[in-house]
Amino acid sequence: KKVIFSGMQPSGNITLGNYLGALKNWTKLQDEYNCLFCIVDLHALTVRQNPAELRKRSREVLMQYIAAGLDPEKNIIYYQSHVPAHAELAWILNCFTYMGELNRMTQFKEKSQKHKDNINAGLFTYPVLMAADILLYQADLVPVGNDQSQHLEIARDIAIRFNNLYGDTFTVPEGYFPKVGARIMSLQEPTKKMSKSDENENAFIALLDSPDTIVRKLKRAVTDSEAKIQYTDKQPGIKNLLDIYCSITEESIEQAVERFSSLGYGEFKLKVAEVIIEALRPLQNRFYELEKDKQYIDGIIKNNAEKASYIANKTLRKVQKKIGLPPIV
Ligand code: AQP
Repeated sequence: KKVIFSGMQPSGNITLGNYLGALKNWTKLQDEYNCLFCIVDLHALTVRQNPAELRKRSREVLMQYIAAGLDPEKNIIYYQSHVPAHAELAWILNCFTYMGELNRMTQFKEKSQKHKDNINAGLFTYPVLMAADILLYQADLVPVGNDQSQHLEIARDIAIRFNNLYGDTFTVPEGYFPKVGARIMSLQEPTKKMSKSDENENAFIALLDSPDTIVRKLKRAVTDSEAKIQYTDKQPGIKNLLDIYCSITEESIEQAVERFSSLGYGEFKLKVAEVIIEALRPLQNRFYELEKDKQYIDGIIKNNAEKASYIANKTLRKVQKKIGLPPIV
């Protein structure tokens, strides 16, 4: 079976964007591939985090992975920080990555614009840690949104560079772009993507939002004054709501547009809220069940960290040997 690696940062509560763009698709891969689904907590440190909140949220993200349908027996679901090999390989790969390559990363440019008071070295070398995440497990495929394709490209370049210098060491990963899974936009600024770290809570739907909250956020979603339901870039708010609706129901955009064309925006928003609520209900029920079983979750955390470490350490040892670091005698 081919190996798939993917992850999410516990930098906020998982949003409907993360779910429709990533998590939901992951659940469809678990039978066909050997999957590792990581919670990349070291990556989340590139932005200042409140320790207590980070700890709580990290646990919630893991439970939401499982509640969304990822099987912790079939997949390796674990925290990046529990496998020190990620940070160790990242250091080594830093020495095989050029400043010029990292300077071109658009996410660095965007994030350093947003966090002007904290443009740290971790934010700059973020793609190198991501390369280490992927290469440690010899992943063949990496499911990523378009926003991450530049980072995947750098991981490939680093792998090829290393292989050329030291002989075959890393599998060169390919991107895996799912057929369905639109880019979901912010409900408040529909030309920006929906992000879990947005300070404005009305901009995103979190997977654990209650039905009332979902209705309220949908009612407040920014639209336009065209008063016409159509799928066009000129109406980014309505377009986004159609994308959300169709990503959930897997109905075609044309069909949805035709069915809703006679509705006012208010009624349409309620229809969208309804399908979101129904889609999230089973996930939320499972989440609240899992929350009661501390021991079960603790067991998963421990077992999966061990499974991941075993694979990661094999690659790390190989790399250390190739570059000439002395073995323990
Ligand atoms: N709006 C989105 N629509 C579709 N897919 C999305 N993803 C993120 N936002 C959307 C996908 O979700 C996965 C998780 O990515 P991440 O946690 O590593 O970080 P991110 O892409 O930076 O996600 P956020 O929510 O925007 O987090 P913050 O606010 O911390 O930066 C990825 O597969 C991504 O493509």
